[in-house]
Amino acid sequence: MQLSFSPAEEKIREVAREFALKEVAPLAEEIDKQGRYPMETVQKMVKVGFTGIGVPEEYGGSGGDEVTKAIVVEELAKKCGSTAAILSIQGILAQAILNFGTEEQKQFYLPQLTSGGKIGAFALTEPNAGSDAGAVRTRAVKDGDDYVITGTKCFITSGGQADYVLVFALTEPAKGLRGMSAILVAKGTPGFSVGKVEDKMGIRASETVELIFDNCRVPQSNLLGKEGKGFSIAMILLDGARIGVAAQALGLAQGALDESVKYMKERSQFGGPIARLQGLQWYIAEMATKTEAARWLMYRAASLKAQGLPHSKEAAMAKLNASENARFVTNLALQIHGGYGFMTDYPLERMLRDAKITEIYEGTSEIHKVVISRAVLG
Ligand code: COS
Repeated sequence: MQLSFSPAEEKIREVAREFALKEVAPLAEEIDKQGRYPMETVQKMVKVGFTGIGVPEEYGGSGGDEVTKAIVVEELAKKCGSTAAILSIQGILAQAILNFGTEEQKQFYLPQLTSGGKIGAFALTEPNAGSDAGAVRTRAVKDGDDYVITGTKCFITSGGQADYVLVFALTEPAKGLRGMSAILVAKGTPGFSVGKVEDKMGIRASETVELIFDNCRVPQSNLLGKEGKGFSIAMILLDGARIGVAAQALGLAQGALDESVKYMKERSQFGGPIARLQGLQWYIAEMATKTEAARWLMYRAASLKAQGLPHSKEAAMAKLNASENARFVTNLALQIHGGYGFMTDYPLERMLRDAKITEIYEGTSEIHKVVISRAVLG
C-alpha cells in the first residue's frame, strides 16, 4: 500500500501552486467582489494545459488522470474557490464526450474544449429537479433529423460563457428518468438563450445562470451516448464531478489552515504571538487532522476513478467529508483571525463563503448520505 504521489504528480503540483500564486491569487479578491468570470485566467489555464487534463493528447488534451486534476484543483482552491470551480466544471463536458461520445464527436469537440479555449457546461438541474434529478421536465422532441428542445435549466456553472452545453432532456417523457437523453447544444443556436444570472453568497466569480431552450433545434447527431441513457450518464459524470468538489473543499480548507498558521505566528497579543496560546493550538491541531483525513479520502476516490474502478460511494464519502471539513476549517480560521477575519481585507470571509457551496452543489450532503447508505446497506 502506498499513500504518496509520483514524481510527475509532485511536479504538476509545483506548476499548479506557482500558477495559483502568480495568476490566481492576485485576482481572487477583485473577481469575488465584482462577481466577474475571470476569462483571462481561464485562457491562461488553457495555455498551461490544465483544461486538457484527463484527455489524451491525440484529442488535444494534456494527459493525466483524476488524481492529476484533483491536485491542480486543490492548489487553485487554496487561493480562489471560484477559479477552482471553473476548472472543475470545465472538465466534466470533456469527460462526458471522451467517455460517451462517438469518434467523430471526440475529434470535433475535445480539441476545442481542451487546448482550443472553448468553454463547456453541464445542464441537468431545473427549478423542480434539484436533488431529485430524475424529475427533469425539459423535453427534446424528434422532428425530422432534429431534436427540438424546450425547457429551462437553472444554477448552471459557466453557462453564460459556455460555447457548448450538455443538456439533459426527456426524449421519451412517459419513461421518466429512463427516457432522459444527453444532447449537446452550441452557443448561438436559435432558441437557446441565457436567462437570470445569479447573485451568489460564494464562488461569486464562477458564473451561475439560467439557460432557456425555446424550440431550440439541434441535429440528432448531437445526441451523446444512447437515447434514454441520459440519467445514467449524468450520474456517472456526477460521481467524477463530486471528486472535483471534494478537491475544491480540500484546497479551501488547506488554504485557510495555511493562512491561520501564518497569522498566529505574526499576530501578537498578551505579550507574544498568539501561536503560543493553547486554545488556538488545539484549533490548529483539529483543523490539520481533519484536513489530512479529507485529503486521503478524496485522493483515494480519485485514484479509484483513475484506475477505472467503482468509485461512486467513495466519491460521495470524499465529497461529504471534505465539504463539511471545509466549512468547519474556514469558520475556525476566520475565528482565529478575530475581527480581521471578518473584514474583506483578509481572504477568510471569502473562503468561508466559498466553502459553503461545496456542501450543496454536485449533490447536497444529504444526497451523498443517500448514495452512501444505499451502497453500504445494499
Ligand atoms: N452510476 C451509474 N448509474 C447510476 C448511478 C451511478 N452513480 N446512480 C444511479 N444510476 C442509474 C441506476 O442504476 C438506475 O438505472 P436503471 O434505470 O437501469 O435501473 C437509474 O440511474 C435510476 O437510479 P435511482 O433509482 O437510484 O434514481 P433516484 O431517482 O433514486 O436518484 C439520486 C438517485 C438521489 C442519487 C440522484 O437523483 C442524485 O444523485 N441526485 C442529486 C443530483 C445532483 O447531484 N444534482 C446536482 C447537479 S449539478 S449542480
